[in-house]
Amino acid sequence: MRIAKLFAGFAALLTATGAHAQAALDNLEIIGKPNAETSLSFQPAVTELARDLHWLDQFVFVIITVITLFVTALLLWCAYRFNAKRNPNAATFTHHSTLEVAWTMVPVIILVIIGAFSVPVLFKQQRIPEGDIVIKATGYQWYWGYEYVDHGFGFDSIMIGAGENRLTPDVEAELVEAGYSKDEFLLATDTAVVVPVNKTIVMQVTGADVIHSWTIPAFGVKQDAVPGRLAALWFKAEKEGIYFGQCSELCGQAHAYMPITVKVVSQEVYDAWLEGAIEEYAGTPLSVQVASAN
Ligand SMILES: [Cu+2]
Repeated sequence: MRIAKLFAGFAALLTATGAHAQAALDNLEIIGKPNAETSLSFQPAVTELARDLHWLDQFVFVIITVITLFVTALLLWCAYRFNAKRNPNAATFTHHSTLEVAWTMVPVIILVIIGAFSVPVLFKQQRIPEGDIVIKATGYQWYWGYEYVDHGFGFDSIMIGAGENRLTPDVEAELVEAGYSKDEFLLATDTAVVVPVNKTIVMQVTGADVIHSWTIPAFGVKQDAVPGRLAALWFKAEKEGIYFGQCSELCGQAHAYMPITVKVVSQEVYDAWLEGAIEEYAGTPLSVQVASAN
């Protein structure tokens, strides 16, 4: 009797933990999504990579603004100063060495400066660190499949409303049931990639049929998924929340209907989710991994 009670209590505790984790997953703030009000700017940056990209964008924007203003002013001044009325006798010289060296060297210097700042950003993206968690994303026509390779399980992630491909009342109800609203149509998927906050995630990316591309704008990552090749990207998300992306390589008829959903959660919620996912998708039980690691 006592043992039965103990078991019941233990089971209740497990369910409560699971329910708590599920509630935490459902109540995440939606951060990484296109926003009509701020559509001129980027989605908020939640990784160092994304912050670097935003900074680089601002930096290049300043340079191109200065160049555009300079060229426009030069054009206006030439039109004013050298028109036929003000300048009836046009000059006849054909070369000006100093000027030619200047208009070659100045752009070279500008490009070298841009390169000096952009190449390190590119290298930071492309040097894949040791991941705390390794996930493999496979692009299919037209959905994404994910494998948590360390734990031997995987699942497919399909757009909510994929059968309809338009926002019907049924699709809206499905979205609401999954914790989204109609605004997340074309972005929300039935299952999501779940990762812990502040951990290095290595995402291996490949395609099963044609080329797709995996991206989360708020993370500053994008990688083509090429059949027969295993590419990789990495990110370390610093804020809990929901982040959306969309397949970014034209891959056929339903290319617009294979979005990406990533949920960034606390380590505790991730652990609880992982335990549930291992059970649900028949992954390698955690205790077996501990035993085989020894
Ligand atoms: Cu696609």
